[in-house]
Amino acid sequence: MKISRRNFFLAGAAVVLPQSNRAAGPPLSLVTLSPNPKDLEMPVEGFIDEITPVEHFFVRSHSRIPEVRLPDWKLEIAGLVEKPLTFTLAELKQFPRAELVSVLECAGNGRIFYRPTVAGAQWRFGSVGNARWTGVRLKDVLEKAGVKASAKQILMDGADAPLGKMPKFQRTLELAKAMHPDTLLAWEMNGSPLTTEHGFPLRVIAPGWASDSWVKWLTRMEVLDHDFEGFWMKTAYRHPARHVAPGTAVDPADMIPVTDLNVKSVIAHPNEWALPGVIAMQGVAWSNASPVTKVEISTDGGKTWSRAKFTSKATPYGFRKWAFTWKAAEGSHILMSRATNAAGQTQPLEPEWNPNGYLYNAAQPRSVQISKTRPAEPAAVAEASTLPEPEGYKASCFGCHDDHMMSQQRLTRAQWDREVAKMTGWGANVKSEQRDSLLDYLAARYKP
Ligand code: HEC
Ligand SMILES: Nc1nc2c(c(=O)[nH]1)N[C@H]1C(S)=C(S)[C@@H](COP(=O)(O)O)O[C@H]1N2
Ligand SMILES: [Mo]
Repeated sequence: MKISRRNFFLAGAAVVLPQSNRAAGPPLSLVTLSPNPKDLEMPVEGFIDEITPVEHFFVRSHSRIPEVRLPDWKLEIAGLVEKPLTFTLAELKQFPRAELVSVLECAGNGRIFYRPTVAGAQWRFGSVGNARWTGVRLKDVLEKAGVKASAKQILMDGADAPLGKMPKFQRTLELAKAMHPDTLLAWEMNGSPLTTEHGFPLRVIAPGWASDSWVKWLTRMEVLDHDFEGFWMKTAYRHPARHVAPGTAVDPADMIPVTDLNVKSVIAHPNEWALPGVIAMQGVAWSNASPVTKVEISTDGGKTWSRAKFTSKATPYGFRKWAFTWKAAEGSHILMSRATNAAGQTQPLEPEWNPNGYLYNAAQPRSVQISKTRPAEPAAVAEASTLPEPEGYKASCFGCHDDHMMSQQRLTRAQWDREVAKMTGWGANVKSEQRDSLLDYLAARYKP
């Protein structure tokens, strides 16, 4: 079942979670941030699993999900290679098989927590999962084609088509990452063929890196001797090269591409409410290629910290499960978890600012109510604004997606102005005499 954020609290509360072997329990409902383009988030209860079942795995797509038919599909290797090649899936399966477990995390995970607020998919904790990926080493495929000495980057293309005039989702990998033995082209996720949503028939696995580099529905790779200039490399998915104060606008030219994930952790249990007494807190932590070596827990909003125990092994790339016994007294408490990796990176208490909302990894405070009875569901929030829908709103803005894209945002008028300009550039038809009332409406309805 898919539910929208509005019903999330209700539906989430109804889920009964066994302490282990989550897969045997009732299926979790993914939260729909947008139905199409499809952006689905895993609720925090999903962090009980070391390996995330495919049914609980978040989905993120910039455009429509393509239905690839295997007989029509091939992978093309082009550009600066000795021999341009194409492969069917059966041909790729002739290479030595490679398999590993790795976290797949959207660079925008946690964007909703940035202050000031930023535009984009408003992920909380759950645009991340951990899976076993099976396929071939990208290096083996590239070596078969013979990469020329001038090679610098590998351009990756998927079968998804852009909407309107939006730039096609194209990404590049630096040669060193492409040739790394852990970088794969995978056709299996958790032992089954990739589902359509997750990239059938083939996707890139770039372990330790944010998932904007994990191109789905892969059809073509082109070896380049220069930096690719496309929108999703040059403008999107960048972060400031240096520390900047929150709210600072940074020129994309002064930013570097997002690559490595940050060390991070999430509390799976308890969530929102629990009975007083001894609580077996559980969750996971993850990092980049450097394994997680320490998780600390605070049950008093960060005043004091104690070490959690690990209940799974340290690995590069994967989730590491932790547990912590907490004697919880009645009342309201602020829980926090903070992970550290072998490289000495630790989750900060204050988030590092990113103008596009990427790579959030602050130790996020979570409020939990400890009481003998479950608190009443919060009453339905009254409509924030009764402004009438401006003329032309649906005609201008509902062609490629619905209101989910707008209603999840919390933006100032200036930010809405930039969003409408971006969408107009992508093909939204906004009549000049309707633009002001459209901005008034969006800024009044979906404000910080
Ligand atoms: C030509 C197709 C198209 C039209 C028309 C369109 N959008 Fe979008 N919009 C998109 C796509 C595609 C995305 C998802 C982008 C992504 O996932 O990166 C999107 C995402 C968004 C987002 C999320 C933030 C972001 O920048 O990704 C907002 C807000 C938004 N649109 C607002 C609007 C408004 C307001 C209008 C009407 C003025 C509109 N859109 C019209 C294609 C369109
Ligand atoms: N071809 C293609 N690949 C893509 C995307 C996309 O829109 N098109 N989205 C990327 C982003 S931003 C993320 S977070 C991951 C999401 O992978 P998932 O849907 O399997 O969880 O896919 C990446 N690969
Ligand atoms: Mo992403």
